[in-house]
Amino acid sequence: MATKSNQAKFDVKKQLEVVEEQFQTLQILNEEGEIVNEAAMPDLTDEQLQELMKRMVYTRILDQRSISLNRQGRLGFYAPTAGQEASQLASQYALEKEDFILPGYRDVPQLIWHGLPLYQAFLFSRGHFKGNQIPEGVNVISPQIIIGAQYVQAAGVALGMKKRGAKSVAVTYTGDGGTSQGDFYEGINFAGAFKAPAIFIIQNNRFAISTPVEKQSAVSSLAQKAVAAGIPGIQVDGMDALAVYSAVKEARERAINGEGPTLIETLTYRYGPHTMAGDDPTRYRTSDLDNEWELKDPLVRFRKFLEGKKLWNEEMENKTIEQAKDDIKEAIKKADAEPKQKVTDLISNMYEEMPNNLVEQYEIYKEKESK
Ligand SMILES: Cc1ncc(C[n+]2csc(CCOP(=O)(O)OP(=O)(O)O)c2C)c(N)n1
Ligand SMILES: [Mg+2]
Repeated sequence: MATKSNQAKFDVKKQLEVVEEQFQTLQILNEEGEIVNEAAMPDLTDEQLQELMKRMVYTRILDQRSISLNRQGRLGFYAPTAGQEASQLASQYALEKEDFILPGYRDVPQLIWHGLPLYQAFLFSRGHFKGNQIPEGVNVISPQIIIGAQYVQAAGVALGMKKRGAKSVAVTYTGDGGTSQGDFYEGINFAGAFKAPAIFIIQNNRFAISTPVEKQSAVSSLAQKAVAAGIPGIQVDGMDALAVYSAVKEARERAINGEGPTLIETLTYRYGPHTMAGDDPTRYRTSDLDNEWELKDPLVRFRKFLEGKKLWNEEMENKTIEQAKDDIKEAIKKADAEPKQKVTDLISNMYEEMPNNLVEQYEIYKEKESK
C-alpha cells in the first residue's frame, strides 16, 4: 500500500536561509581602525569626529568612577557600560536635541549627553526623587527597569510626534534579552502599522544577565525580528562608532521623511558585570570570549582611526580624562548637598491628590521628620 507522501510543500530551510542572508553586519571601521566601507562613511567634520571620541573616553572614565563610587557605598543602582560606548554614544550623537530618548537601565550615558545633568544621574542611582525630575527641554525619561516596557512607550511618543507634525523622532533601547518580551513585539508592530517616527535599538551584548543570546532565541540575528513588523531591520557592528552613527542617522532621516520606524541591532559586549548587585561574569562567560571582544574595543579602534588622521593624541586623551574626573567630583559634591529623601517626599511626589489611606501615615511621618 502506498504511504502518504510527507513531501514538504514549502522550502522552509530556504526561507530561513534567505532571511539570514538579508541581515549582514554593517561595518565601516575594522578592528585596526581602517575604513573598510568607504561608501557608508557618515558625513562628519573633523571636529565632530573628535567630539565623538571625547565622549567615548569621558564615558569610559565615568563608568570606572561609578563602579568605584558604588563599591564605596556612595552610589546605589549601577549597570556598567564599558564596551558599549560606540553603541550608546554614537547612536545618541546621530540625534537632535528635540528627539526623545526612552532608555533602559544601562543607558544613562545617552541621557547625560542628551542634556541630563550628571549630578541628577547620580541621584537617580541613589533612588532619590530629584534624579527623576528631568529639566525642561531635556527630552528623555528616566531609565526603565522593566525589560522592554520602553518599546511600547516609544511607539506612543513617536505617534504623538507624528500627530503634532513634529520633525523629531523617539529613540529607545533594549538588550538582546529584551527582544524576548511581548512589549518588544507590540512596540515595533504598532509603530510599523502607524508609520510612527521611532528608532528601536537593540544593544546585543550577548548576555541577559547570565543567559547567552543563543539560548534566548532561535533567530540568526535579532535585527530580523523587524520582518514580522514590516519595518526595516539593520544589524551593525556595535563596537564601530561610525557604523552605529551611520545606521541611526539614516533611520532618523527615514523617520522624519514619514517612512516609519527602523529596528537596529548593535553587536556589542559589556566588559563588566550585569550590575553592581553582585553577579559574577566568570561563572557564565569564558575569558576567551572576554578577550575576543576586548580586541574589538570601540575606543581603541576609533583612536587608531583618528590618530591616523592626526586628529587625536595623548594630550587630548589626558585632557578629556581630567575633565571627566573634575566633572564627576563636582557632580558628586552637588548630589551629596541635596537634602536626604524623606518618606513624606516619597508620598507627596507620588500623588497629586493624596489618597485617604495615606493621609494618616503622611502625618505620622511629618511629625517624626520634624524632630
Ligand atoms: C519584565 C522584566 N523581567 C525580568 C527582569 C529582570 N532582569 C533585569 S535585567 C535582565 C536581563 C536583561 O538582559 P538584556 O535585555 O540583554 O539587557 P542587558 O542587561 O544585557 O543590557 C532581567 C531578566 C526585569 N527587570 N523586567
Ligand atoms: Mg544583553
